[in-house]
Amino acid sequence: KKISILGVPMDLGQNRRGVDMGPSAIRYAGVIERLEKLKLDIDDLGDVAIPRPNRKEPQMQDNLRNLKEVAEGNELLAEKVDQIVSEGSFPLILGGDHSIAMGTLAGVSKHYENLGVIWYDAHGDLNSSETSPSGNIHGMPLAVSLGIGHERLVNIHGYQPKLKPENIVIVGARSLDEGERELIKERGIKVFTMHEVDRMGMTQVMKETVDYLRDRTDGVHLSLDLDGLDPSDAPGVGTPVMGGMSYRESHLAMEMLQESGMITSAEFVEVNPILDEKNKTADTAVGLMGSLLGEKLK
Ligand code: DIR
Ligand code: MN
Ligand code: MN
Ligand code: MN
Repeated sequence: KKISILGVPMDLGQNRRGVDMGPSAIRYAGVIERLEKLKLDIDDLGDVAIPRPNRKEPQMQDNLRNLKEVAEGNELLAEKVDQIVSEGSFPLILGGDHSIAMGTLAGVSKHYENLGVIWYDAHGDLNSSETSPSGNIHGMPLAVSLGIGHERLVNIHGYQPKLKPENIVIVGARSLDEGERELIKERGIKVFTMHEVDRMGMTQVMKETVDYLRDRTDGVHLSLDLDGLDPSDAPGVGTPVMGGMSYRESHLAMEMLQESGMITSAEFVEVNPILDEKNKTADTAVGLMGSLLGEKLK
């Protein structure tokens, strides 16, 4: 099996600098060496050329921070991801802030009738410019992929929507804005909040996630925001939220997804080495990638 690794040094979708160094931090943490041990054919394609605006202050337009550059960067990403999938390879995308999910999904979803998504995150990322408290586009990619949001964003890679609401499962949510809650209700999006993770345990949450997506989808993308994990295991993120999923729960989740055989693409986002403790968050990300792609103890 061929895995194509693509870095996306994007930090324009939010306001903490440094998350653009995520791909470097993850490579430094040994992602290539780790995955090569699994007898996978690893092809590191390097990084997407994300625009670097030459200005001191971010540009706000219709409550959307850096709209132009975020959209342009995601167009480039979508093109590359589309190519990777066309070649029959598995895209493994390294972020960068979570706004890059717009480009990843744009490139992947073209190839599927019913792409499923597992959104492993403390947040719903279901805001639009109308509901966003921050204007940060990294809080919007799931809504955008449903076709909700600024037309420049929903039309990335020339089509929309990329996802159907019934093909989404959010896991680990514990910080949802009012507009996000309304959208979840209105569209009937399946969510396992931290409350459910605590009550049911990760084994049951993942079992139900896999069962739910199995019949209705023809491919499943994993979008893993490192802030889905507890800040004690993943401190290097821009918007940490207490009470997240542990390192162990997350490994279990990855192992169960590997066993399911249903994951067809993945991205690991929001690794910010500037906010990290000795690259712990990148190390965590690499460990999770190992489990997702087949590392086993016996
Ligand atoms: C918040 C934070 N819901 C926003 N979102 C984050 O700004 O829209 N997503 N951090 O990962
Ligand atoms: Mn998040
Ligand atoms: Mn996110
Ligand atoms: Mn975030």
